[in-house]
Order: sequence, then structure tokens, then C-alpha cells
Amino acid sequence: MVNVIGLGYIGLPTALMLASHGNLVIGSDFNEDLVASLNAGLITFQEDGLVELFQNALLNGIKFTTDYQTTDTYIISVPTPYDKFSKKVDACHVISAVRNVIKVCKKGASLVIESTISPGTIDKYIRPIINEAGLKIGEDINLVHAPERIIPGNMVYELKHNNRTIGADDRIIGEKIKKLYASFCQAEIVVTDIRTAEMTKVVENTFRAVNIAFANELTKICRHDELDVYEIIKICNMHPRVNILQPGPGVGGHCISVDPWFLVGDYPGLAKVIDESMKTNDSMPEFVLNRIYDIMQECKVTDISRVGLYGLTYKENVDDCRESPTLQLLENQARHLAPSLKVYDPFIINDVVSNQYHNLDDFLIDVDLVVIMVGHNEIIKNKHKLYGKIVLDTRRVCDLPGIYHL
Ligand code: SAJ
Repeated sequence: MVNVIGLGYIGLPTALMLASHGNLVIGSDFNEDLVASLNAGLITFQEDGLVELFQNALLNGIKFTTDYQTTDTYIISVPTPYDKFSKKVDACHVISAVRNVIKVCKKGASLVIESTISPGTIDKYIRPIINEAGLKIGEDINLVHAPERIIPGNMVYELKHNNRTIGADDRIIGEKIKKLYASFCQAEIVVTDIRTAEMTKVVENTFRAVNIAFANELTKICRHDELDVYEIIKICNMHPRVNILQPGPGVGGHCISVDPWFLVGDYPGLAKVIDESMKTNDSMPEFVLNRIYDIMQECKVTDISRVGLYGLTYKENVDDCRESPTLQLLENQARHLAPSLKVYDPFIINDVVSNQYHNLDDFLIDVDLVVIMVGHNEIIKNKHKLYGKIVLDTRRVCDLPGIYHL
């Protein structure tokens, strides 16, 4: 039996996938409301194919509880926040999950950490806890790191089709855990050591962050000379060895905007390109604000309350607004304007900011300048509703005459 600990964006789909592929699974989470919802058959976030996967897992006997189980295999998928000042990972939830597991696990159990952690976390924080409890790593308990790689918006597909990495102290244990993941994962699974697995995960997200920063920096250069950055990127990407990513209003989510900071925090003075890239990405909401001011002046919009931000989530077609560029803009650069700026996102049902709308038409009636912060399918399908408005499209998703870009 597998006990999946932490039933959030990664733990839940993983638990459902395992259960749907013949494994006996119990999902544990300390959040009683979440466990009650799942036991009542209610899924807690939106993802293509998740409802069907949930139904399948229920038919296959998955159970949810707030307790840890006595078993021989654990997957820990709890959040890893980071300390904004030190830029270091805060492994408190992983540490507390490990402390709880070692109280109940069977002798020789495998403890798989899926949560994203900074390189060295297992050596620095996890091994000492196990040693202090008087347990012998490799005999009483086996450590494994199997970082997740699935992208929000396409999680169910990517769980099945993405290659994976398993880092283990012991090759035999690595192969055993590989077999478990191979019950649903059809792609290649590489077995390596724990330090390497920790590093690869953070490096993958850092690669993407640096590449987005490059596109964002190009945007600033092109704006300076009034050149079309999108046309330039499109032409450059026709070169067989060039593949520039897309500029945008900033980088959000709990992965690309966070993980690279672990390297900056742990390797000060060495991670220089990464440090500058993260600062470039973080500067984009302010760049958007300055574009808003310039366009307001050019179009003679004098009332900031006639400006509306379309999109609150960190990217298109997901319901997650953690670290989103819109929130960064409202909470940092435009804090003084936040009570006036209007905001709407079709995926965010609860009120998370002031002046939030819950219907596209109502939102559009009340604004003259629409700033597209997120390229949800909704706005692409309804771009005709933007006729007559001044539009700043920070994602270049709406091709309309007279539209402004970054
Ligand atoms: N973004 C751009 N320009 C781009 C691509 C993305 O501005 O060309 C922005 C997005 O709008 C968003 C942010 O970057 O604000 C991050 O979005 P994303 O789609 O690049 O990535 P995430 O954070 O949703 O998921 C990433 C993925 N990592 C990689 O692609 C290397 C995913 O595979 C990981 O599993 C996930 O992080 C994670 O959990 O670590």
C-alpha cells in the first residue's frame, strides 16, 4: 500500500493516478476540510481529465484521511515555501511529514520525497532527523527523491507521458520505486543518486526562468527602439538552433518564480545569471505599470478607475493565482492604485482583490483601457467584445487593430 502525503496540486493527481493503475492507495492530508471534500467525492481544483481520474481512483478503492498509515511506501508531496528574504527553501512541511512517517512506518519502508527541494536538503535536514530518531538509513528506512515535473494545465497527460527522475541511495530501491511509477508513467524513468535528482529538478525550472527573462529583457530593448519584439522572436526562432520563449507581464506560479531563487540563495556569487534573470522577471509588473501610464497619457484616459486588468491567475486556463504577475502588480508596484483598478478573471470565483468582477461583460462596461494580463481562452474567443476599447495585450493573444503590446 502507498501512503501519499499532501493532497495538493501534485500529491492528489499522483495518488489518483497510482490508484487508477492497480495500486492500493491512501491519501493523507492534515487539512480536514480537504479530506472531507475528497471523501464526499468533490475534487478540489480544475484540470483536464482530473474528474474522470478521480472517479476511476474511487472505483479502485482510494481512501483519504488525516492520519499517516503504517505501510512500506510513502510519497511526500507537501508544499515547500521559500523564505523571501534569505531566498532559501523552507523545508518545514517536508521535515514535519518525515517526522510523522518515521513514527509509524514499517521497518525497511521507502520514503519518497516528491516535493521540490533545494539541492542538499535531504542531506542537510532529512538524514539528521532519521538518525536522531535512532533509525538506520538503508536498513530501517530508505530515502528516495522523485521530483515531480508536470505542468499545471496539462497535469493528467504529463503524469503519464513525461520522463521522470528517481534519486535513491540504493539502486535496488531506486528500481523498486521506478516500477511503482512505471505502473502509470509510460515515459523513460532515469534512476540516479539523490543529490543529482535534487539538482536536476531545480535546474529544469531555472533553465525556463532564465529563458523567459531573456525574452523579457529583449522586450525592454525593443520597446526602447519601438521595435516589435514578437516579430523579432518569431524570425529568430526560424533559426534551427534558436528557441526563444515568450515575454510577458512577469513570471508567477509556485515553481518557475521560486525554485531558481534556491540556487541564488545557496550559491551567492556563483548564480549570477540566474540572479539577474530573476530580477528581470520580477521587474516586469512595474514595466507593465509604466506602459499603462504611457498609454493612458497617449489616449487621454485620466481616470485610473477606468483601467481594468483582465486575468488574476499566474498563467492561462488554470485557477491558481499564487505569485501571479497581476497580484505582484497590485500588491507591490500599484499598491496605491489597487483600490481603483478593476480586475476580472473567469477562473477566480472568490474575491481575492478589491474591485473584482465575476462577469466579463460587467467588467468591460466599466473600463476604457483593458490590460490583458493572462491569455485565457475566454478572452481569445470573445476578443470581438474588445472593439471600441483601448487594449494593452501583455500576452499577445488578441490580434486586433490598434492594440498596444509590451
Ligand atoms: N511564462 C512566460 N513566458 C513563457 C512561458 C511561461 O512568461 O514563454 C510565464 C507564465 O505565464 C507563468 C510562468 O512563466 O507566469 C510559469 O509558467 P510555466 O508554464 O512556464 O511553468 P509552471 O510554473 O506552470 O510549471 C513549471 C514546469 N517546468 C518546466 O517547464 C521546466 C513544470 O514542468 C514543472 O513541473 C513545474 O514548473 C513545477 O511544479 O516545478
